[in-house]
Amino acid sequence: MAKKTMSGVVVVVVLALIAFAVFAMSMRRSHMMGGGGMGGSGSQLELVAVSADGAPIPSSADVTSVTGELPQGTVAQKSGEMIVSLTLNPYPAKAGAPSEFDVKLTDLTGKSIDDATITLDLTMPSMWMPPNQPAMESASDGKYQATAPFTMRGEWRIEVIITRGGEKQSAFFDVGL
Ligand SMILES: [Cu+2]
Repeated sequence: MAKKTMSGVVVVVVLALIAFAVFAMSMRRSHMMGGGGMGGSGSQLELVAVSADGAPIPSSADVTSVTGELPQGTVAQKSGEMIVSLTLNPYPAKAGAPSEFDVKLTDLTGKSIDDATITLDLTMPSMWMPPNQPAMESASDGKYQATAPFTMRGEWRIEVIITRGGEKQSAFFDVGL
């Protein structure tokens, strides 16, 4: 009798957990409604450094020895002979409102790089979006800044396109909002 009650309780708890998981997933995916994209990719909220194909790049000693510990909303990666740090402000970013993008560019020893030209390319991996490619303004100390909106919720890819001495290279970052 007690055993039966226990298994009944377990079944109810498991069903409740499943229902909650399904509900949570549907909330996360609701931004995809009407998107008609390839879909499927799990949306992540945190800003992360990724490769060109979206694979996360874990933080390495190369990078952290130059940048130190980074605050929330800032992520850095090594790109060629540079360290590229990206800060989103506000963080978490909001859809439809202007977002400030701050890039800090240094060499591998932490020396500021001021002579680059940087543009951003904001895309969504799961669907075609109208071009959203703000140019960054350069300040001193290797700092570059642009303001642009994320035009909808969902998972975004931020390509930081760096041109320096006639050479072009990109660093990629993903963020979900
Ligand atoms: Cu979209």
